[in-house]
Amino acid sequence: MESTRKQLIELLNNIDGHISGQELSDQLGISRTAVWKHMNELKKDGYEIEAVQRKGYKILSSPDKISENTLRWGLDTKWIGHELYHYDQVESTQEIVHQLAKQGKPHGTVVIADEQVKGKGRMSRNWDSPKGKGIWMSVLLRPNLPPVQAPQITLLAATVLARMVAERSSLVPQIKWPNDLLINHKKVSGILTEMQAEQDTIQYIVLGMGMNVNQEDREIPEDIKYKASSLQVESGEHWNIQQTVQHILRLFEETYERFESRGFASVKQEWEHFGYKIGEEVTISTMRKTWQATLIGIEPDGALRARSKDGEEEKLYSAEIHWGEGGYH
Ligand code: BTX
Repeated sequence: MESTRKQLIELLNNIDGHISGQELSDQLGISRTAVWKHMNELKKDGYEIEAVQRKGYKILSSPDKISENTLRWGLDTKWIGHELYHYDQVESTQEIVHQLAKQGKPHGTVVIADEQVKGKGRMSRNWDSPKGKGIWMSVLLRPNLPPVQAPQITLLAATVLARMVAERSSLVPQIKWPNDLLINHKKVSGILTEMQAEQDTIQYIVLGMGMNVNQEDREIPEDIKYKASSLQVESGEHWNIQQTVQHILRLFEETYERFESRGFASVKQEWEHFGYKIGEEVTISTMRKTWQATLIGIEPDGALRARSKDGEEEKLYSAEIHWGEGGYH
């Protein structure tokens, strides 16, 4: 049943014009009545379908409201999202994935919610996650890596989000070290990586990705407006959340597999391609000093490499960077 529906959606999506009931019935090996029933089910799930006499059916728009079913349909991944849980409202998708990890759920399990009432940022900060406006999603990963390499997964995730935005729009995404996604200097996405590790092995990672998608300007909280934005505000267009999530999952799987087979170099290169102010001069402060430096790139351990005016290079792990024009910290 579910696979027929999946094939039906694929057929409808792959055709430019209309496709007749007869053709659908032939291709799917089901009766025309069954095709008609499936169409009604799709409409109930929020698909807008046009039926024209003698021409057939055409999908006008896919549902905006995501569900486990709509997210699974057409998701042609090998392992990510095969276990997928969608909730209308949660405190935080991170906590749910931690529980699922302890129950032994597999690598690639995804939890996504329409709304988070206690969305978490890094260092116990809050992450605003309004209903139906963004992607609030956590992925369970069981990488075969030593804990010191965990930051590479965060950097990888940032490149995936940046590439998704670049592939779906003409926006220019940039990654601000370590893992904020900026568009026009404003944060549209944040990543929170939590790790459960034992001595020298990672037990699991909960990778949380938050992305502001369809908030309108007035829906961005006043106190963060100067530094936060959404894909809709920046592009002037409404984004289909279901397709955007699927795009992220596909790219994530592909990038992760490349990372597994070829190592960190390809992630590093892509990160630096999107890197915010890489090659530019910024002011850096640590406990000891404040100095001007040019940002060069990232290191395999997640550090940021900077070169001071006298040519000395330094690896930064937790420095305060004054990003200058348009930036914030
Ligand atoms: P962060 O600590 O870098 O960012 C949090 C800071 O960003 C806040 O202190 C606030 O100033 C600002 N902020 C809060 N909400 C937003 C927002 N929606 N857009 C832009 N700026 C904001 C980044 O932490 C990591 C965020 C991860 C969120 C995901 S969502 C799925 C998963 N579940 C969960 O609870 N967290 C992760």
